[in-house]
Amino acid sequence: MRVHGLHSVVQTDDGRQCRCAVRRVLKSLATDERSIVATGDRVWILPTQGDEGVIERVEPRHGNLTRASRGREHVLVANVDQFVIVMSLAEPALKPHLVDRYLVSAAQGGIAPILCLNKADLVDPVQVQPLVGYYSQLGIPTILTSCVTGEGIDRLTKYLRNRETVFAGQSGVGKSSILNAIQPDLGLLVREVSEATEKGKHTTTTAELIELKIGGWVVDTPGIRQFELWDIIPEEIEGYFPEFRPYVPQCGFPDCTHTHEERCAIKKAVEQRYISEQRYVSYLGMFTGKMEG
Ligand SMILES: Nc1nc2c(ncn2[C@@H]2O[C@H](COP(=O)(O)OP(=O)(O)O)[C@@H](O)[C@H]2O)c(=O)[nH]1
Ligand SMILES: [Mg+2]
Ligand SMILES: [Zn+2]
Repeated sequence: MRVHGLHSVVQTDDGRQCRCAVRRVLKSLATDERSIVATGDRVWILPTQGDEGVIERVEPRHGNLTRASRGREHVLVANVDQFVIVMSLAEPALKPHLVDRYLVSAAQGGIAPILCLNKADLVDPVQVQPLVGYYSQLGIPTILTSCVTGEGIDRLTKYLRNRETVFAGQSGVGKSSILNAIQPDLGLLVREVSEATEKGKHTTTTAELIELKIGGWVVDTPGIRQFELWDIIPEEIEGYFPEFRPYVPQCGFPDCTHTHEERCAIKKAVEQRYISEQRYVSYLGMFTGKMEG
């Protein structure tokens, strides 16, 4: 059976709902054990009374989206195939370093990334072409969308059919609007950008599974304000930057970290514009652990 969210909780494979004591169990657990049950988990239920039950066992997970939360791992969603990274091209402005951080998370969790650049109606397409080209060359499907003109929605929809997809991105980028455009009867709440990004506003932190009529499931994660990588060793980060690979063996030192070293082939490739400077800055931010959202 599948955990659908942390309130409605578990739905059996024949579509019945079982209200389990997950919420209560979670609350009574120490915060470092909060990821014991996450949205998307497959669990074994021991029925108790009526439509109530107790979770007996959680199956091993694959395809997880996790983040660090107060120094601990927080599984946002488990058992998904792909990750739609939603960014807006304007209002709020695109944050390329956040894209790169999400890409590393996707790779870490074993989820295929798709980059969705929304609010295409607000920018000049010529200006975003280099960015689209760069990510496409890295093998990441990159789709320009607009909920105003409908551009890109069909293309994105094709990627979702019969797959399990998590949507993530900052508040206000248009995640709920895109899902509503894909399936209008979802009626997800859409908020003004100013309202969505208002600091200190209470936002729910649980993700929920939504079944699509075309087949497949999506998870609309709530806005994640801080997105810190979980459990990543600085020396492993270069492995998540595929375009670095051909240059690494040419660095002067075999253990070059591509930060301060002399004769660094990565830095040279950045100077010669074979590697994007923006991506290199993302790498440095992740390597040193100092990355602005
Ligand atoms: N111009 C424009 N505005 C959009 C687009 N998509 C969403 N919005 C607006 O952006 C705001 C936030 O949208 P919402 O779907 O709530 O974002 P979420 O927080 O990521 O779920 C709303 O005012 C939407 O009307 C788009 O493609 N173009
Ligand atoms: Mg939303
Ligand atoms: Zn180097």
